[in-house]
Amino acid sequence: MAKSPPTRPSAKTPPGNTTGADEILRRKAQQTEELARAMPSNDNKALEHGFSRGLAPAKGVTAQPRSPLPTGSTVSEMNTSEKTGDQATEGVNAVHGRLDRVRADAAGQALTTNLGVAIADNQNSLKYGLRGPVLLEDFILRDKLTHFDHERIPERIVHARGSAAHGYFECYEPLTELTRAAPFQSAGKVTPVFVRFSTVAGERGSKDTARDVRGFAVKFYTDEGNWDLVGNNMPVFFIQDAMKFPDLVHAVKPEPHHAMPQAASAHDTFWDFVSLMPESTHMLMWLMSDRAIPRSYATMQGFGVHTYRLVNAAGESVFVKFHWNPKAGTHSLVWDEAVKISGADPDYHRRDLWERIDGGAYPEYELALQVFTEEQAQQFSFDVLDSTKIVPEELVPLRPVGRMVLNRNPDNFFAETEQVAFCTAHVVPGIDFSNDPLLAGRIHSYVDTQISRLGGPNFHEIPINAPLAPVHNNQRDGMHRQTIHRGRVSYEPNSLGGGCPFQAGAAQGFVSVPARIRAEEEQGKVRAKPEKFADHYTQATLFYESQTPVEQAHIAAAFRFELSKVTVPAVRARMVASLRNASESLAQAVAKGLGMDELPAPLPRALAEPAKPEVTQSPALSLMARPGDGSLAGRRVAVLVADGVQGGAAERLQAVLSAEGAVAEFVAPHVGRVRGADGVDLEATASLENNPGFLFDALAWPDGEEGVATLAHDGHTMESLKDGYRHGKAMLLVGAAQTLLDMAGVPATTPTGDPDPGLVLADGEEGLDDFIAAIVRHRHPERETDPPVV
Ligand code: HDE
Repeated sequence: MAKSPPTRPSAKTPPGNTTGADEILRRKAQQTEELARAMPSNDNKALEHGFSRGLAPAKGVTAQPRSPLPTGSTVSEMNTSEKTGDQATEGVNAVHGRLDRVRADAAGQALTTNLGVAIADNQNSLKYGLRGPVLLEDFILRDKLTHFDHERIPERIVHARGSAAHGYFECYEPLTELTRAAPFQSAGKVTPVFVRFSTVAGERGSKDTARDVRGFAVKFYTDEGNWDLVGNNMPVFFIQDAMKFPDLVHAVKPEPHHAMPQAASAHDTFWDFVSLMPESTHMLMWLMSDRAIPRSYATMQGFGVHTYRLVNAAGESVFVKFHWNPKAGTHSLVWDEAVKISGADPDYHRRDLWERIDGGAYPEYELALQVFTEEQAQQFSFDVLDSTKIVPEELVPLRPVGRMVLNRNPDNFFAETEQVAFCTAHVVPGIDFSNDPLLAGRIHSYVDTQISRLGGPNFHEIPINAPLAPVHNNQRDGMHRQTIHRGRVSYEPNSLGGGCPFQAGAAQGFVSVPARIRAEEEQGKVRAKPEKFADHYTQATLFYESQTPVEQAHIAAAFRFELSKVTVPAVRARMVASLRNASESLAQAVAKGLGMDELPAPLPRALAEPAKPEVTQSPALSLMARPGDGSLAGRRVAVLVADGVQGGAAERLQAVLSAEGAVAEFVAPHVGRVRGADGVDLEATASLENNPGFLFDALAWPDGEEGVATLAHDGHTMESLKDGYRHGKAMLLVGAAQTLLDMAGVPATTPTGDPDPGLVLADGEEGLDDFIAAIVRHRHPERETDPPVV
């Protein structure tokens, strides 16, 4: 039907002028009748039947109304006001879209109540006389207190502690042969993202540096709706079926009788559970490795974990695994350092993310895909539907497809980071699921969890969750509904709304991959696992065997520490028995560390003879495989000074490190002015007390006898030297500062007597290049002994 210009009554028609109103109502009825007649039947009905039609649903039938009159809710909609604004813009849902429509700034504005009433006095409640009682009438006090009383929402049951940032994803080249997903359609295509990193076990206020898995959740605001890739910094998971998730989480969370320990897996119930669940062994290797104590969110990998599908415009699909690789390389803390940091700065990762972004050292990650076909997957020695298994890079190489840059901090933690709702169910055309039974549970769980966490089914309207793509459907009402839907049609099919919003059809809409399953005799409803899921140890062995000796030593030490906190000897023994199936040498090291005289018999295996693995070594699994781009961006260096330091040299040191991208801070016995022996004064932004040395990536002590003498009398200096040495950090000691080494009992060589490349002893300004090279290396583990000598 041809569209004619909207027929509107004059807004000037005086209220009560029934002649004008009658005419409009007559026109509305007439055009409604025309619209209904334009659809004498539901012509798509016959197309709803049959398998092949199901694969390519038809586009819905629509009719164009002659004017906005028949589809409106009321003919009075043209009576506009300051509040109602204008009539709806055709085809637009104004609730969804850019965030600037809801950002608030109070510059130059007076304080008001939530209803916009200016508040004359924000200091006193309303009292009957100066010393009299406060009056119930004080609606301003009550407005303020009532809102305050309800400021908290339930925290996430897992991943409660997190930090987030905005950024963008940029595609390198079109991937149209693989997928029709909007972010991958052309080279240089930019898609906005919001990314939240998190720990799993701790509560919202818990420390950042707990030994734990890190969440790595990315929300892509694509042209065709939101896609959430809700991953972790480890590519496998503890369990294989969603049925076990509540058990896992109950086991790792603080024990229910006394609510301890916070943000820690080192306790009885966790190890009781995992030692009875041998499929968790591979994940335990990752969790006991330094991956579980990252240096920064910018220096850890991310993984989609499950096998997903990519689907192209022709409906052809391949399997895919998603990997995020940090440009800054993979760097971690060491355990002793993580423990100390959690006391001095529980916000360590949150602060690091914020400061990197505000300082322009934007965290960057490359997205790489492992793409393989269903036929290839069938040949693998493991099952790609099993989330406790990786696809080794040596078997299916990584294909880099784009980069993600995080370049904007949120304006408001609650509105954005806390209220963001990631859901694995949020996929877009071009991305689809595999039959991974863990993923299936997640597709349900995330939407469900938001309903109680964010107070109802309209959480998608909260600005941070609202897509940039238009939203139109017939869902209505519910708690906190924002959208004001125009018209009376909220069902489909309809003729009274011209058939809108209409079914998109296969060309535009999301169509599930049919993923036909071969009819096999035994197939029917069943609660059981595929046979290959029973191989619980092959890839745990692969991971352990692929680590460098230092990493292996850290894994053994982590098992020792965690199990030493277990109070039930039988649980410890069971875990060691399980480890014997993954690595005899690891089991022995752990048993020794736990004072076990004899190794327990290996745990019975669920699968006596697992398939021969394709690879037995995967160097890519070592943290050392990704040293980074060699820049100092994001590294924090402490330049330790006191009155009497060589101020000029200290300033030049700071300037050189800053030019390399590091954040170099003067740290002194107190903050504020430090007097240089050469007349060059410095401004200390941190004190030895408020920023202990272990919070920095590297430490430098400039020359200056008097300054060094002052530092030598401060116990913090000795601790910084010892910690710096024990944690394998780069340290520079210039001139007189070298005397501090002996005082702290820190050796100038490695325990084997070799020169220590991380310890730079210099005169004047000569050692700078070596110091920078030592910082780039991040750690100098050749100093390590177990137990530590320093
Ligand atoms: Fe989650 N997970 N999960 N998870 N998960 C949640 O959703 C769940 C799993 C992950 O920054 C919850 O909004 C089930 C694997 C991240 O907001 C909840 C199962 C992976 C985040 C939930 C899993 C993850 C969550 C809690 C097993 C890595 C934080 C609050 C079937 C691939 C997202 C929420 C953010 C959060 C359920 C297992 C990653 C309860 C049922 C595997 C990064 O819905």
